[in-house]
Amino acid sequence: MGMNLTQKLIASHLLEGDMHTPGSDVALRIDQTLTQDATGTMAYLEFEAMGVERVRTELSVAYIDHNTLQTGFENADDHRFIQSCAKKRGLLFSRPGNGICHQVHLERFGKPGKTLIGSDSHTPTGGGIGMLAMGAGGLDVAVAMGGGAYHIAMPKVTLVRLAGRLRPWVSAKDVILAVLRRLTVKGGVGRVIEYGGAGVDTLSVPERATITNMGAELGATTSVFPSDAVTQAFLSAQARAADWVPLAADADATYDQIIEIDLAALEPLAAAPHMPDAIHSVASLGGVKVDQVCIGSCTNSSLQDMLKVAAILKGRTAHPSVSLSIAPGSKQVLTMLAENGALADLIAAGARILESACGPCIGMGQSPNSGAVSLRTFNRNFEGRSGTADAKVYLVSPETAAASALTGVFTDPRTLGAAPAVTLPERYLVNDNMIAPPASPAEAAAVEILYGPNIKPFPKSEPLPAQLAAQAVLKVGDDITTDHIMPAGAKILPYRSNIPYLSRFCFAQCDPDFAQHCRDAGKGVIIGGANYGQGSSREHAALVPLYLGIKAVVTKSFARIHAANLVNAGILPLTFADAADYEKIETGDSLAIENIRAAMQTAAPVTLKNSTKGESYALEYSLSERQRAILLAGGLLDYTRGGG
Ligand code: MIC
Ligand code: SF4
Repeated sequence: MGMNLTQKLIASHLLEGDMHTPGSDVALRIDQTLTQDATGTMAYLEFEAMGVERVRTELSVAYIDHNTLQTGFENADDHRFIQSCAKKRGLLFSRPGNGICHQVHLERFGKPGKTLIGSDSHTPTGGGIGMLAMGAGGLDVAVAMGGGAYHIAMPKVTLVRLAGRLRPWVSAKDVILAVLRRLTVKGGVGRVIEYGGAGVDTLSVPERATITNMGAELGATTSVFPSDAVTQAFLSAQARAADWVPLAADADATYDQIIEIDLAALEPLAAAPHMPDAIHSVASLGGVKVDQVCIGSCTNSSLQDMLKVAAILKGRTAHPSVSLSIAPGSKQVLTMLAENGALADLIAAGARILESACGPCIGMGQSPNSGAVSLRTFNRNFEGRSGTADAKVYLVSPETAAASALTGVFTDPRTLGAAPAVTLPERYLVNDNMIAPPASPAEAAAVEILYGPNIKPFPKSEPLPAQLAAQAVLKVGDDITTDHIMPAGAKILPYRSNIPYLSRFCFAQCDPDFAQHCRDAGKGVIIGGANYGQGSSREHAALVPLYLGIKAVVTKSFARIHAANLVNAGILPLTFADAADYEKIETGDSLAIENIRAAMQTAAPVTLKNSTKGESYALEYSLSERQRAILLAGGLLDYTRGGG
């Protein structure tokens, strides 16, 4: 029987495990890694703690793109720390200003057929070029940099079969929004979303990357496109023809689920506040007043996107009541826009041009006015993420964003007349002068790692005790994101290297006194609903709770990366056997799990006792043998060092 593309990529990197049993633990060889600065400092602190001299991957790149607003010494110190680690440990260093990690990686380093893990949940952008590219916690990336395997639960594979061709003014963003409407933010959990069908040929690599990027919002392990003539043309245009290999599913490949999408039947769509799967047609929102438009982010900042926006804005002016910001995704994109004059069109139209970085997407500036309607070409519209608590953020295509920026109201771009014709360059402008190479192995010994006063060691965990007794310190509902657990934004991100300080903001949106409650309780358990921990890969959403004494999180279900991060931090991710038991626990209840250590040693059932209510609840867990060993050791770092 033939194999699908996902199976081929996994088979060619399989080190251990049974790839024929979905859900079982498989260990994969990782060819490439990437980090960004907001998760990178922890990843390099962890890498340093592992005592490995030099990275053992084919390629590892450290990017600076998130914390580029430097309102104090903290972010600049983090950049310098990461730069010194990269130089000493054999990584390429993408300097601030060079662009957003996923955009630059796609342009300059991604290779079809390779595996990539990155300490950022949008690493699946690389699936647009035929990579098996996955988001992971910083510690998992550190282990992979040291040559260790990356473990995942063997995914099921969903085929999204594309037919037809997008109509004018309809965009790749509308494709992924249509998939989100169909599958929801939980629909991809435990799955790889593989794209196939004749419609694939009609999509460029940057368009495919928009789709795989936002597959993260489905909760999917990753998303992937075949590597074909379109991929070959993109790589040649990036002066990387030798990196191309053809890759596709076998004709008789089978899938766990098949979804059909006719590209020609799609219309402009928008994700309404505050979830990426709250999909409406743009036409149905027509007329809603718009206060802000932001164009950019790793989802929609390619040259193709920017050229479309420039063509729409050319010769016109942003509506007086709209603040329009544009952040081209990379130095390559920005330079090419400058050289062909499109940048002048953007500036002339009144766009506020931002540096090539994440910027407003992660609340680093451009927070909208109170109660604003903000249209963004980004991938996440979680409540408060923009930095303005009551802002209403809609996720839209670059076409819809640009059209609405001109009119000041939600505008279906199809009402603008003929769509601009944008052709992709035969040659991109290639200049890697902002990628600093590492020191040679001979020179590396003399390179000093430069810390700063804000860079604090990560919190200590301890081996799993025989029994667990703790208080239910917080109870939350469904779809809690890592932005709820550990918010980002300009005020907080500078402290990503300082867990003690960061702990003040943990769960601030759900319970402003959360940190104090944890300190009062000593040891805590968090009770959560379904899809707990969706969104970012930030391991801070596990490390900060660890620091605050959280021993277990008991939910209806977990998002993949966050569950792995909890295990890596030595926190138990457990689920209710009967979801109805969730209702029975209240904040403040005294909870206990007897014999937890023995249970993890033998994979035995676990019961949660609630002495406040005089009740007991059966719990479940889907933990591999290796994950149980990590929990027994008190976390991945201690496990890697041989503790336990
Ligand atoms: C995000 O989009 O939420 C981030 C910021 O890129 C995160 C990483 C982080 O929290 O640093 C992600 O998606 O993993
Ligand atoms: Fe950066 Fe936003 Fe992409 Fe995250 S989603 S990597 S913050 S641009």
